[in-house]
Amino acid sequence: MANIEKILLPDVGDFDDIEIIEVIISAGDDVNKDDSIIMLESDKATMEIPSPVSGKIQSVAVKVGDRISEGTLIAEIETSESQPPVPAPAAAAKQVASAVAAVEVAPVAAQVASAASQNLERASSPVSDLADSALTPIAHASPSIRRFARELGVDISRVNGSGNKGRVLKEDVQGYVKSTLASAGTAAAPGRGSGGMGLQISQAPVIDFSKFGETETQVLSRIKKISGAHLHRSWVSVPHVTQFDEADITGLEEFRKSLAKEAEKKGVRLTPLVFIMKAVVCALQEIPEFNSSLDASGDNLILKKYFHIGVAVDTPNGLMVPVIRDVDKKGIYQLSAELSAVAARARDGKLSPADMQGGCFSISSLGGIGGTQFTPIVNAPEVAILGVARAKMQPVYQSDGTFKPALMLPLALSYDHRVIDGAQGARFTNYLSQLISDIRRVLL
Ligand code: CAO
Repeated sequence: MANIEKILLPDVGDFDDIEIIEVIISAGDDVNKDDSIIMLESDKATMEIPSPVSGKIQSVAVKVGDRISEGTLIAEIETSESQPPVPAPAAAAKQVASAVAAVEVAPVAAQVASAASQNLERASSPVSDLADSALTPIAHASPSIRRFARELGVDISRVNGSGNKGRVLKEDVQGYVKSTLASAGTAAAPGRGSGGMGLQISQAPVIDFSKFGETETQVLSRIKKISGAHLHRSWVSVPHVTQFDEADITGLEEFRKSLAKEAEKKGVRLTPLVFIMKAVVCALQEIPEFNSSLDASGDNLILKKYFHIGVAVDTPNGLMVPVIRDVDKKGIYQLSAELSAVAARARDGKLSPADMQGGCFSISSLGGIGGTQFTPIVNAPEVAILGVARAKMQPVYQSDGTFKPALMLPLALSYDHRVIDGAQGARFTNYLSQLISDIRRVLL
């Protein structure tokens, strides 16, 4: 006997009120269990919702553009008695929630296609084995485009989307195939692998290191794998230039130390970084191109009017870049408190997706550790990142022919040369150096 079941949206984790971007089923369609029935899009990734059972769709209760939440009726489906029972809502919810966790943790594939996508690496929970299932967060593309890509043997996560929010269109897949074929024709040797963006990079040879001595294999942490993929993509797709400069922080250090007791009373520990964050925001306000991202087409620059700064944090599991929001509106004590709270959450693996989103510009400070200089990798889609190395007391030549001891802070600004010219890069670090060398200028 036929049985009419309601298909409801299960728990999709922290997401609520999510937009439907595609309704794949229509009344009268026969669907199998796990066939995709609708596609949802959050601000970070696209996800497919599968049918929990096989049967014939009786009616569809939603349309493109509707925003739905857990429990919303999606469709009614006629199942036969021979069907296995509908999975308990909790089980279905768990599956989808896991997939959403994967969205939060590993949006790498989605990010490849989405120049508008956000952050370096996300959150702390492990990605479930669903990573390859129909529930998996995917590149922004409709099922028909993904099918088309599959038919051509194209890994859609490698295709740059030129549609809305980086959505992959049919032309993008065709263009990818053309450019891959073209570059394969010019590849110097067989056995080449794609390095992404149509670039051909020769594959590293497989080496058995144990031939040379004792070895031990350690699996890379989830965060390292995700951040590695992101860093690699930034490295090969963003033309990097690094501009070096230095700032005299003798005065800043005196000021910082004079505030130490006051800071202690407020329960915070002031480090140079919070002052640098304030100075960076002033420099971003002065030269707004640094507070921008290229849009998915690469033809337009999106200038941001907000000032959310990502700060690289060294954690036991790898590098994470939480974002401190509205740095322009906050004082150094508040910034200090937020920085230590967010760094602690990063180290404890407790960052939420929201902690990682919306960054405009990143700072990587290795000053507490050491080193004289380094070249940070731009945290795309941001267009610049500031590296801060360890300050060092140095003799600085004065115009009267004498040398004066000064605490000099090394700065390294890496930027996307498609957006920033060399002159702008030098102007930015020069201005930043002036601000940090006399922090009162931040008030001007
Ligand atoms: N020069 C000299 N001393 C510095 C300094 C600098 N540039 N920056 C910080 N210090 C000092 C601090 O003042 C502090 O000393 P005191 O307690 O005596 O004042 C000490 O070094 C330790 O600072 P910190 O590292 O605890 O604090 P921070 O605010 O400078 O940095 C954070 C916070 C979260 C950014 C840092 O802990 C961290 O994780 N850094 C690593 C970032 C990283 O991995 N970047 C690489 C990314 S690319 O792979």
